[in-house]
Amino acid sequence: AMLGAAFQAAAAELPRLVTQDGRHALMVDGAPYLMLGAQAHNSSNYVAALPKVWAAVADANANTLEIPVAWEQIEPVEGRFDFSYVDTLVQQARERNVRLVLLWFGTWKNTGPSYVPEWVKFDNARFPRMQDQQGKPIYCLSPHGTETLKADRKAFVQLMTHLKQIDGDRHTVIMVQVQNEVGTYGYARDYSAAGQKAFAGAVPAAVLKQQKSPVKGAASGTWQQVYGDYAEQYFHTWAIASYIEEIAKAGRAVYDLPMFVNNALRDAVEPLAPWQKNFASGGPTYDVIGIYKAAAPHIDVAGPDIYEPASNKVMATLDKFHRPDNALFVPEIGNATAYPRYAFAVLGRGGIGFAPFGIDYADYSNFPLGAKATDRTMVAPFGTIFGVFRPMARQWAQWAFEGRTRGVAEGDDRAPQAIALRGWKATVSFREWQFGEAQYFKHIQDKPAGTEAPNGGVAVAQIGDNEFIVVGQHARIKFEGAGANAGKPSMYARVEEGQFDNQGRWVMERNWNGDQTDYGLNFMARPTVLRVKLGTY
Ligand code: N0T
Repeated sequence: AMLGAAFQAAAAELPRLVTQDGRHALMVDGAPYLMLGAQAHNSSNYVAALPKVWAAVADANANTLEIPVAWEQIEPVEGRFDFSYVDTLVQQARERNVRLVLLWFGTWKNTGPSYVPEWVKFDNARFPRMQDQQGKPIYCLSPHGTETLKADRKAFVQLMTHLKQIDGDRHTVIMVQVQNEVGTYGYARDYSAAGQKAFAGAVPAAVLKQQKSPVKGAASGTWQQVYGDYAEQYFHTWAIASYIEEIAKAGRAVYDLPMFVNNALRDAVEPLAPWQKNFASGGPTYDVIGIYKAAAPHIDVAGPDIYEPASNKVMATLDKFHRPDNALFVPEIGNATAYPRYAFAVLGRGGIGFAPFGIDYADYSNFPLGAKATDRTMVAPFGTIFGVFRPMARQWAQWAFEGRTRGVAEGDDRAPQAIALRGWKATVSFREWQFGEAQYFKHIQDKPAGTEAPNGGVAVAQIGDNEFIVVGQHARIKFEGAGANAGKPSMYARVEEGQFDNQGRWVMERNWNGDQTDYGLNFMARPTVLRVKLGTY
C-alpha cells in the first residue's frame, strides 16, 4: 500500500525541469528522465502518416517522439477546434510506451507563417507582417501584432487544456516546444510603426540584468544606447521572446508542462559580431540566451538545432548552450552519419535529451542537410546507440544530474581526447586496432573497417570512486590515476560487459580480460556497455 501510494504520488507529479548546483534534470514521473529522442518530418502530423513514424521510432530505439502539432490543423476555422490527431497520437504513443514532445507550429515555423491557419495567413490587416525600412511588408509575422499573439495564444491554450484533459494523469506528453526556429531571416527587426515605437523604448530592467552588452554602452536607456551595434538584434530578440512568453505562460497556467524553444544556430566558432544577415535575428542564438531568460521565464530551455557537422562547431555550440541557467538539450540534430557520435558528447555532458531530425519513413530525404537514405540504414546508427542507453536511461539521467557523466565524440582531426574523472583520467583514441599498440605495427597501413569517417564516441559515468560505466563505439579508452591516484600504478580489477535490466540491476554477460584489456578497452562498430572497476597498487 505504501509503495502504491508512493508510485501514485510520483505518477501524479507533472514533468518538470529542475536545476541544482548548476546541473539539470528533466523529471518525469518523479525521477530524472533521459530523452533518447527522434523527431518526425514536418508533414507527418497527420493520423495516416503516423505508421511510418512509429516504424522509424522503433528502429531508433527512441523513448521519445518529437512531432508537430500545427495551429492550422487544430483551428482550421477560427474558434472551431479539432484535436482528433492529438488524441490518436497520444493513444498510439502509449501503446508503444513512447513519450511525446509536441512542437507547437504557430506564428513562426523556421521564422515563417506557413503553419498558421489560412484565415491568419492572408489577413495582414489583423495579423500584421513585419515591415522593412521602406514600410513594405515582409514574409515574417510581426511580434508586435497584438491580435496575432491573442489568436495564437488562444489556440495554444486550447491545446494545453485538451492535453490536460486527455493526458493530465498519464504524462505521455512530457514537454512542449513553443514555435519552431523563431527569428527573421534577412531583416534585423520590424520597422513598422509599432516596431519603431517599441524600439525607441527603454530596455527592461530584467534584460539589463541578464544580458550584458558586448560593446561599451550606457548602463540603461534605449536599446541603441545600451547595446550599440547589437541593438536591433537584441531588441527583436526581446520582442519575439516576450511574445513567446505570453503564449507559454498562458499555456502553463492551464497545464504546467516544461516548455522550450529551439534555435537555428549562428556560428559558435567565429568571433561574435553584430548581426549581418548571417542568421535569423531574434532567435535564441547562443549570444542572446540571457534575453530569453529575462523575457521568457516560462521557457525552461533554449536548445540548439545542429545541422553543421564540423566537430569544432558542434562542440562550441554545446558549450555555449550548456549553462547553469540552461540545460543542455539538443532538440534536433541531422540524421546523416556524421551526427550519431555526438550523442556520446551530449549524454556525457549531462544533456537531458538528444533527438535526430527526420526519423521517419516518409519518403523524404533531408540531404544535403541530413542523410540521403530514407530507410532503416538512416535510422540504424542512432538505433544502435540508443539501444545501449535505453535500458539504463533512468540511471544515466540520475548520474548526469549528480555530475558523474562525461563524454566525447571523435573530432574531425581524429586526435585522442582526455576525460577528467575524480581520481582518474581517461584517454580516448580512435582508429586503433583491438590488438596491440600502433607503434608496434608501423608497417600496417590500413585502418579498422568502418572508421573511414569520424564516428567514434565514448560516454563514462563514474558510479564509485574506482568504478565506471563506459559506453562506446569505434574508440579505445585507457585509464590512469589522477588527482588522489596521480602517479600510482593501477590495473583493472574487473571489466564486465553487460547491461542493466529493466529493474535497474546490472547483468553481466562476460568478463573482459587478456587480449580484451591489454591494449585498452576497444569498442568497435557495435556500441557496448562495460562496467569497469580499477585499482591501484
Ligand atoms: C530545421 C529542420 C526542419 C548549415 C530542417 C533547420 C525543422 C527545423 N531547420 O530540416 O525544417 O522543422 O527546425 C534549418 C537549417 C538551416 C541551414 C543550415 C546550414
